[in-house]
Amino acid sequence: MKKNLVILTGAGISAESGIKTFRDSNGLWENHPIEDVATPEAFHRNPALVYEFYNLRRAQLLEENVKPNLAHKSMANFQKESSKYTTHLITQNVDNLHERAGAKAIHMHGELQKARCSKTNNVFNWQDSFDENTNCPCCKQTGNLRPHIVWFGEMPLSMDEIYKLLEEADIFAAIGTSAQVYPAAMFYQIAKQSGAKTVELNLEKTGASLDFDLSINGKATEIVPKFLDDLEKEKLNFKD
Ligand code: BV8
Repeated sequence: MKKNLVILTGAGISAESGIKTFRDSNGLWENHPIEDVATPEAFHRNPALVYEFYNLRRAQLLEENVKPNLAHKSMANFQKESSKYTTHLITQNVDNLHERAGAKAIHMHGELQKARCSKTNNVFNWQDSFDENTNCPCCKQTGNLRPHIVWFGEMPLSMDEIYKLLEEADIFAAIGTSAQVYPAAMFYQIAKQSGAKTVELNLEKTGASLDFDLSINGKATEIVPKFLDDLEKEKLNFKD
């Protein structure tokens, strides 16, 4: 019987692929605090600014030099090949690099390459730019399409499925996240209460590091492949 590994990734996993993390940009985009752009209020107040914020980030995913890195690839391979673990991958990221590496991931904060009809909630794959003048494929009128992104103050996606995975986790690993955004930042506590061993892999210590059974610091492309190899070979030493 395979054990359950639940991984939560954050912006740090895509940093070495050239996608800016929220902290690197000091939580700013073009001098706008992200909380002032990634909210329903911002979208209502200034839709053009918010469409632009997501159109620029969506366009970045099509750039030649933006591709999955060794951390994305090692997780995808582990998910497919491990003989000891069933791996469930939850990501806070809205980029498509886990999928391009060959992994299956639950996008709890939505996806850049998807648009949603505000009237019907239909979700469409979307690689190009769109805005309030773009015709909605389902209602055949303009003004209804919004980014399929969970903004601050909105309910994250797939929470029921996520809570169930956390309760059944044997190992929970938080990778490349500053543990500052909720409810993702408290997932390790839920897993721990269900008896899981918890590991944090991050470039630097976070406010939650001391609560984890194991905390590994370094660049994701270096520490993630080694962590997964050590896990498969049962060479990890957790705090008792
Ligand atoms: C919710 C999509 C109810 C957008 C994102 C007041 C009013 C309203 C809400 C709140 C409030 N106060 C608090 C809240 C809750 C709020 C929240 O947490 N706010 C924060 C600011 C305090 N949360 C919400 O509103 C959420 N909804 O609460 O609904 C609810 C409650 C309970 C249960 C259910 C529902 C919705 C939050 C979702 C917001 N949307 N993304 C977009 O992308 O544009 S969050 C966004 O920021 C990202 O998706 C990501 O999740 C987050 C940034 O976090 P990280 O991924 O950790 O990235 P960060 O840059 O911070 O850290 C990167 C880390 O990587 C660093 O530690 C760095 O050291 C490391 N690193 C860097 N390079 C490397 C590396 N590591 C390894 N290798 C490297 N090379």
